Amino acid sequence: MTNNTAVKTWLDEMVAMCQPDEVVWIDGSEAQLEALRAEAVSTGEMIKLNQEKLPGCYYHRTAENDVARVEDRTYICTPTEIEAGPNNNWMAPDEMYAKMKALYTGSMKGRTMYVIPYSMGPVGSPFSKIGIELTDSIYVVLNMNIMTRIGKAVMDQLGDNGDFVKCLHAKKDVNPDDRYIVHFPQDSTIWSVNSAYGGNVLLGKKCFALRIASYLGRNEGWMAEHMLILGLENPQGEVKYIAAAFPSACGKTNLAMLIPPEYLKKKGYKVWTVGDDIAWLRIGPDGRLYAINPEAGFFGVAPGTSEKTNYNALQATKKNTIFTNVAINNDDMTVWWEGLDKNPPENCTEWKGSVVNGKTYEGKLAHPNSRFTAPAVNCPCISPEFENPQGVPIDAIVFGGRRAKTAPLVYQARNWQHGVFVGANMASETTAAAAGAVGVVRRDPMAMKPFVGYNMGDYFAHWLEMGKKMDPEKAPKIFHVNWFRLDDEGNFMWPGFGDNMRVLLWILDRCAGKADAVESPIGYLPVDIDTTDLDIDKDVLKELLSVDKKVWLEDVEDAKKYFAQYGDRLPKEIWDELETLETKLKA
Ligand code: OXD
Ligand code: MN
Repeated sequence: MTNNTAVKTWLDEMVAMCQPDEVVWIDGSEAQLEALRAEAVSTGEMIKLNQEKLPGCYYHRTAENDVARVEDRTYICTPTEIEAGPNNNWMAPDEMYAKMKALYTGSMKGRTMYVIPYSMGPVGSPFSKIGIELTDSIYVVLNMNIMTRIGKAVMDQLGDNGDFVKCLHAKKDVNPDDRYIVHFPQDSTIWSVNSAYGGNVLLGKKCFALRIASYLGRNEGWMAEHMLILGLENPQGEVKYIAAAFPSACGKTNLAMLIPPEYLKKKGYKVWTVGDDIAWLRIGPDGRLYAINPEAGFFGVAPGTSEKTNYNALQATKKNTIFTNVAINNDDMTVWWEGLDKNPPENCTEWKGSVVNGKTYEGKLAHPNSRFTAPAVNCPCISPEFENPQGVPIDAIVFGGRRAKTAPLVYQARNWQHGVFVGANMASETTAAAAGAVGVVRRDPMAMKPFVGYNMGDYFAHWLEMGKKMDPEKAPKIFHVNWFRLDDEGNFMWPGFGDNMRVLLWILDRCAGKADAVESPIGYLPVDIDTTDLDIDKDVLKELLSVDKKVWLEDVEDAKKYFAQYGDRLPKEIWDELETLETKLKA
């Protein structure tokens, strides 16, 4: 499919090492994809679901030990350790290449190697970047087809250019002791072995679109961020765009596809989804910040997704979707997960593969990190700008976390530098998206802790630099939100979901200079949030918008320890902002 010498040389080398029986180029044609689906069904790699109720939908189950991203086995192999920084596992490139080569050698004997050319971003957009993933998994091919733009059009776009990200994935025997997800930023290379779970093997996603792209972005003057992008349309038909960063499994997909509360819907407000997980941001010739979603699908967490919590995401999964590690209703070959409805199937195959009575089963029928891979075009509220090669202009950047006590519902940073500090100072209680304990507070700057492909201190400096390059009048305003505040009985104080729109409206009103705010030690707090039709006590709202200085001062102590690990790589501006925060809290 190509005469590109850089591609051919690299491919020859990888084939010689992995020794597949066959090499198959993925051209992106429906005929080829359909043949692969049939093959995956015949070998049991995938299960065909009810084609009347769920046309084009398939099911896949991963090994029990292979259900989430493995951050402790994810490496950034820069020439020196300091370039990777304290957030990343590091090994010298030579040593890691040698270790990985030993694992890859002969790993595809008896198997087929698929060559997937893919574009992150619309093919040919000035924001877009090309990758080629080699994999021995049909599941990966079919997921990449949903999550990215693949096939011949991408190779045509690449032409004889050597500028592509070289990705290699071998499933091997999914042995967790030899599982590695490795990035060589200087070589634009990603190597993954011994996993078949999405985040570890769909190499266009976290590995390329965040880790490698963040590195490229710093060198080339743009940003790759763990952010959703949504457009909010007002009754006059004007659409403003917001980019928002939350740690994994904190409701990014829900926020990106939000349905406004009834009274706002009646007035004519609408939300348009541009992206639910990743944003690539560039400064336009007019000095504004523009964003694209480099992905073409949603790799969403299934549990908790319902008609009520995320109607649009659920609709997106009704056709051409791959479900991973959810439960199967054996009576009609449809899928089920906790939180879908209150009606688990009686005749059920749970995610590990046992047939159980779902009504009486005590464990989880779907894995807490089970997923759907759904084409973005299925989403009823997909933005008309989704394919716009120039991206959409961003008015507000929103950071958020899952904090039971500390953070108020919303506040605004005083300026870009303060906003960068607010992002850098983010913390959240952990979820099931990554392996490890759930519910522990971890500091997660810009929701990028596991995704920055270089030293986090340098990453903060890059954020500060980007602010200086923008027209200060036109730069996005920066905010922080927390939908997860708990009362003393452990109940959520804010209804969340569609009602988060009320907070987004305050944010956009602030950007337009239309809403009042009061100064507080942490930034600007709303005077009021519109609670029309909402059954919420004024006292509760007051509490939601309050700042407990004692709790915040404790958090400052934790932040000091956290930031100290970056040593002299931490920009002075971040220390200054932390000091200012402390001073204001003590005043
Ligand atoms: C994801 C994650 O899958 O952040 O999006 O883990
Ligand atoms: Mn994510």
